[in-house]
Amino acid sequence: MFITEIAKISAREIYDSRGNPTIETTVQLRCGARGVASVPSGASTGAHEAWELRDGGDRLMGRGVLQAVSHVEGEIAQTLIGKSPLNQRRLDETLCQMDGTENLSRLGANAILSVSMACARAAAAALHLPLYRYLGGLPAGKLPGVMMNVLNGGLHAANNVDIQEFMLTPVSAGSVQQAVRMGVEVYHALKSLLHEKGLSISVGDEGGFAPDIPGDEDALVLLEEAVRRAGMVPGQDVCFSLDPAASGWQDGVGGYQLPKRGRRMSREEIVEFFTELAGRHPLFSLEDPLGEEDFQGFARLKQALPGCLIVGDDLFVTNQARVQTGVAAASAGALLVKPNQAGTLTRAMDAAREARQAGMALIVSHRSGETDSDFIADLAVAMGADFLKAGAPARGERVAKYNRLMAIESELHS
Ligand code: 2PG
Ligand code: MG
Repeated sequence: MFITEIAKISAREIYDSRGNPTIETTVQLRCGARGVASVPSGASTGAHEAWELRDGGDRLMGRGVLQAVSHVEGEIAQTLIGKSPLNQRRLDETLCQMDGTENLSRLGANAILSVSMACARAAAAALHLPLYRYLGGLPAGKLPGVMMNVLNGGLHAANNVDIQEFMLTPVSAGSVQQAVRMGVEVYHALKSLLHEKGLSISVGDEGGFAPDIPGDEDALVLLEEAVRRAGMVPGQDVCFSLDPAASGWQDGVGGYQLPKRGRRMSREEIVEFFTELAGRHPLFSLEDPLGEEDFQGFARLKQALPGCLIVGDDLFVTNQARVQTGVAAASAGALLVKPNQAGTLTRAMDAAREARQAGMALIVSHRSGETDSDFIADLAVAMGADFLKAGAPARGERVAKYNRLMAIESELHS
């Protein structure tokens, strides 16, 4: 018997930032250390993501997670009690083997990830290490920058904007603290600007504003004005990162139809549209600008826009094999890392390593349905990620991540 062995695993149904049920798991070790972890949930999900197990039926619009809870407290607890939480890879492999399916649909990737993360937290607590050090050792390079979503559209807002996310990327910041402050100042400048123009200041799922505007490009014009109003220079201090989430625009016959404005576009027109947009505005990155199977289209855009980071989210779904496909096709310059697309921490870290080895940048990301967990801030530091993408610099479940990243920075400096 080891004092760090797992003594008890319990789980419960809690609610996320959209009022949907999700799972929270607690892992208790014999030594008294414990780890608690909850799992977020997406709205614009990739077709190849690990499987989120929902109960179905009438209760909670079919979205309950009581089956996932019972899998954690039953089968998973029975297998893991008495085991060491200190070997994350072995633990995660055991979980995947128990499930037996590739997309973790039997026990549920939400059930499995909650255990994977709670074990990591418990192990870090047992060793008296901050989570980022337990997962990644002492950070060697720079801490991640931030991508802050300040204007929401697509599936995250009930406005007329088709591009899902307009993010600020403070490029002249010398620290996390400064980057977050710059994002906050632009966020507030944008709010006053929208208010003056008689546009709505209500917010979307990720805390960004969600006004109706004449065209999607007008959002960039507004953002540029907000950056200037906050005393900064667009393109010099703050650039913009877009997530069109274009998988949701596919019309099923090889083309695209923008769901809100109804505009039809061919693949070539999409490539041309973003190339022109990047010529007129300081675009730092473009995430999922084309459909989730279009590795070649991504590669074309990447070639056309050498100064803009092309990011794969739904394209890669934090999956090592899909990253390999993307590397072979030279599809993207960055991988978006979302642990719940992968289903275990080890799978997410394997996908990240694969991307890194191919020279790609890493962006660790939240989901649109979040909890107050700050796990991904530690994960971003542990992975040596280039950016943390966690929504607006407002709303508790979003700022929890930025606040944690700032706390890590202070801890490392002191
Ligand atoms: C995305 C995410 C997070 P969702 O597409 O990048 O912003 O959205 O969680 O809805 O997939
Ligand atoms: Mg995305």
